[in-house]
Amino acid sequence: MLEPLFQPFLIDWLVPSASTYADDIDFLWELIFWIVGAWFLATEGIFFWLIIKFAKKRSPKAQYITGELKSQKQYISYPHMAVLVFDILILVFAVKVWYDVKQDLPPAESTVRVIGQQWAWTFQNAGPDGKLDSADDITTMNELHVQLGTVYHYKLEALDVLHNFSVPVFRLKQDAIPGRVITGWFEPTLTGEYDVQCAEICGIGHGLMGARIHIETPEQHAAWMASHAPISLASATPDVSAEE
Ligand SMILES: [Cu+2]
Repeated sequence: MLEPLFQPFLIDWLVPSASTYADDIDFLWELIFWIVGAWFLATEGIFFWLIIKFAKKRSPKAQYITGELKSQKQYISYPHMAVLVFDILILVFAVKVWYDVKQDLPPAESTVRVIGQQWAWTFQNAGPDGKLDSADDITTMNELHVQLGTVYHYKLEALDVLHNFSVPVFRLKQDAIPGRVITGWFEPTLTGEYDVQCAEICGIGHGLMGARIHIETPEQHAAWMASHAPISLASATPDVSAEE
């Protein structure tokens, strides 16, 4: 297992990280930020140093250099090699994080079906038994309720066109494709109410496809499930007058 080189902190200032893999994703972004940032400062520094050093008043006559001599080419080939080394470093960490987030699914403790359509999200929560498509499922629109510290598998579907299930606090983005059921996972690590977005232009109402995710403690989540239990389960003898 690869340990990250440092603890990421920049993105947390803007969007809290609320899943077990959010820090791994942030680490990749910040690794690229620091590497590219250092090269940016170095190249800009050299650029302005050359402009000043070879200003017209100091070097009135320009020299024509073809750049074919080895002594001249080294100014390109050595930085080129260094860039390749950094590319490989980023790739090694990226493959590791990709594998953990997208390919190596931990066993599910609960499952939620996520359905994108023009222009809303439907969430089918497995209910107290943790199993989808059973009598205690709870279906909600634009409102996803999950429990802290629980490994969820999501089954992502699209009814009409391409959508993208995006939960910024999880650093999760996954395309939803009509005709396919895409399984992924997340484990919430922070309670609170956060944004869910559609991150794939899906028509004129794309911008209206915002939803909310509620990450709850086990007590809060149990209370929510109890208050949203299907009528047939809430009462053995359903009383029609009790409905609103
Ligand atoms: Cu959409």
